[in-house]
Amino acid sequence: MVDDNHLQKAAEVIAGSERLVVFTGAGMSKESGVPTFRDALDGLWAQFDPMKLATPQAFRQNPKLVWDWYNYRCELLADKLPNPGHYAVAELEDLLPQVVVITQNIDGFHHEVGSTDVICLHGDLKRDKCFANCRGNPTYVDVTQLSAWDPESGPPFCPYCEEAYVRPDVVWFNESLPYHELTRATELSRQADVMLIIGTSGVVWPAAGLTVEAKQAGATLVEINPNPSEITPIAHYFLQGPSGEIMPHLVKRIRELLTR
Ligand code: BV8
Repeated sequence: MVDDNHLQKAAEVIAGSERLVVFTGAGMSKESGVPTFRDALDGLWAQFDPMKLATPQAFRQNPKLVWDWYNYRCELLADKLPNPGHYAVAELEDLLPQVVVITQNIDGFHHEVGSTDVICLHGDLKRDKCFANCRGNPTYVDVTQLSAWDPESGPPFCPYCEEAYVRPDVVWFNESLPYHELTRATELSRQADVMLIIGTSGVVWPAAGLTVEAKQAGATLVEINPNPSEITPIAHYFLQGPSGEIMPHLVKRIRELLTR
């Protein structure tokens, strides 16, 4: 368990925050049984490098392979549930004046547990769209409504333009992040007085850059991760351990401080 003194100091800092940003990565969902982006996926997919599959080039080259990979990840997610760490993040909203969650995750768990202000920087695994965004960005497509489409055949064609494939509504490598989400996330990171950073290696940009924005704007950075990350060197507090364990203890301390 993390050093008690560290936990208490971090709780005091967060309890005093007026504008808290919670920045999360795949480690947030690890205790839900969702493999992190760098975990080697098992079975059929172990032979593939996510960095090479999560790109528009890979999809253009082999639409069925990439489409099936995302289907596989959707199936993996189907019986997974948010963990105590997600619920603890949502509970912060009852205790603090302003809490915004900025996530790199595409599993939808923060919404599922009731967090009311969540910015999804990298999209949503359960949503699909037209590759060409033929009716504006984004042009969502509900593939469950495509009666003539055989799911075994790979991605369907967009029902609107009938030219481009339907693709997962996630941000691939070498693709820009959604403009409004990234703009708001950057503004909030610059205005934050505290940033709570949970379960991210800090390797993927420009998302990881939000921690630098917050630090440069004077925010106190509190990091939760079982391992040191690219962000640890700039964090003021590093609570080393799994977020599903640490977050409930941290929020209990914060609640005690605020309801004395
Ligand atoms: C772009 C959706 C511009 C898809 C994802 C600057 C510097 C270097 C490189 C770049 C740069 N700017 C851009 C780049 C290139 C690239 C990039 O960052 N490359 C890196 C890898 C070197 N970035 C991009 O391409 C971005 N786009 O810049 O566009 C542009 C525009 C037009 C033309 C050209 C360029 C787009 C990046 C978005 C990619 N999409 N996801 C999908 O999921 O399939 S990123 C993917 O990685 C996931 O979203 C994941 O969340 C994310 C980051 O990883 P983490 O969340 O941190 O997960 P990770 O596995 O790395 O780490 C898990 C952590 O959890 C670990 O620290 C571990 O210790 C911890 N942990 C484990 N257990 C627990 C735990 N923590 C807590 N509790 C536990 N129990």
